[in-house]
Amino acid sequence: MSSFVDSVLSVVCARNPAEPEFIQAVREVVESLEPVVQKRPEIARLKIVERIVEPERQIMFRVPWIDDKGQVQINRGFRVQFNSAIGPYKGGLRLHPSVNLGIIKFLGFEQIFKNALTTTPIGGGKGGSDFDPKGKSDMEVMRFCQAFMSELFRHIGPDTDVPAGDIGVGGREIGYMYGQYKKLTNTFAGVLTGKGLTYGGSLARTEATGYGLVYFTTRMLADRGTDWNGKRVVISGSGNVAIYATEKVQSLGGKVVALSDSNGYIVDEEGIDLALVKRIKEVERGRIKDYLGKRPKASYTEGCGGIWTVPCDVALPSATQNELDGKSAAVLVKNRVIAVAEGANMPSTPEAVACFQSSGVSFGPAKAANAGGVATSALEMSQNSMRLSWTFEEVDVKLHGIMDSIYTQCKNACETYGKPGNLVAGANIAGFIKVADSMIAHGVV
Ligand code: NDP
Ligand code: 2IT
Repeated sequence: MSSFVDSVLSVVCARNPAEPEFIQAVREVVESLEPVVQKRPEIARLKIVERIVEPERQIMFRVPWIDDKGQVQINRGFRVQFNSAIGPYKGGLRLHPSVNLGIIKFLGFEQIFKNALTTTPIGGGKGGSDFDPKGKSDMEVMRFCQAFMSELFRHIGPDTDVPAGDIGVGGREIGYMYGQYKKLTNTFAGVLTGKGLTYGGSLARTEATGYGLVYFTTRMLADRGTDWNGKRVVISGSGNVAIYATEKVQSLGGKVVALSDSNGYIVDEEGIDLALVKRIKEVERGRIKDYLGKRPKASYTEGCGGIWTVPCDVALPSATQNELDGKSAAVLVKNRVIAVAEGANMPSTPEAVACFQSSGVSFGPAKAANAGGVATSALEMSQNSMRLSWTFEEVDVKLHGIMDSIYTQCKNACETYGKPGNLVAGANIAGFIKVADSMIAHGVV
């Protein structure tokens, strides 16, 4: 390890001892930045990297709410406002029992560079709670969302911090949170994205992360002289990102053969019946196992990690962090995968990334490949500011252009800094430079 990487990481490890995911995310970025720091001495002199790894503000709060049995429940809420150098804090809210400060910090840190790559003016932030939406009634989800917003509202605003969805937060939860924000502040403002279409949401935001992931992967495939036609594709998860990635892959001639949830995975050799998955997941809020009820020829295997043993040309991990480890990566490589692009945030462990990169697999890192969601959130903010709405096609064309631009930025940056073809380094460097230049311009603040 170089002395630069070593000195930054030793402080980060000492300061954040119980946050392995945050340290993992920081390590990857800081290692990529070595050639930038060598070329631009002012970055070390002004301690830009040391500043960027420290959140501008971290908010933790109590969220008390009452369940259907009349019992008081207490969860913990988080909002980490990581970096506002290029725009208001922007990033999703995650509701999952695994949420803790370290998880939210890793996500907020990644968001800084992702948001910079989108070409739109948004800073980095993330939030959420350890509330588990599984098995909760609609009224319980509503009471939780209201209680959560009863504290969050004082920290956010359309020009300050604009949250959105992530795991466990979709249109329903955004609606309840928006209602509470409006009641508490008496303002109708674009303070959340992923809103419903009747009250300021953008067309194509629901589809954006999955579609954007596929647009990005299309460029990776094109660089190998190929396209989606006839490709076997495995996608983990069966939530927002996985569903709309599947939709776009299918429309471009690929065949998605497997999807999962946290309990297990399905394989359908005839190609996934997406209308059925949407019904199970979006309408019935059921489990992926329910797919077998209507497609008896498909198979279901308990345990989600085994999905990577299903042979495929393209893998799109789209469930959660560290879901694809070195061993799974080796199996994918043995089964001749040619491209892996991350729909989830940091789904591949460092060992998995190293395995793909050393095996000639095209690898698209999360902060570039899944940036279409937040990019379209920024387009929602633009429409809210103008008090106008664009058509689905207008938003989709802009999203496609943004994903193309992100790919080009990553490819150019890794070439310029002596790591051709390494899109991990390219994404980290290109995202960092935009934020760093803004931080330098703003002085020591
Ligand atoms: P959803 O809540 O809609 O779906 C999440 C999916 O991942 C579900 O199938 C869920 O299964 C599965 N999953 C969640 N946690 C785990 C776990 N610990 N182990 C195994 N499977 C798990 O979330 P999204 O689709 O929105 O998010 C998926 C990923 O994409 C996340 O990493 C998120 O940060 C990232 N992302 C999302 C964006 C967005 O716009 N929504 C934008 C960019 C990235 P189960 O139902 O069993 O929990
Ligand atoms: O990880 C992500 O980029 C998101 N969950 C989307 C954030 C957003 O503000 O749309």
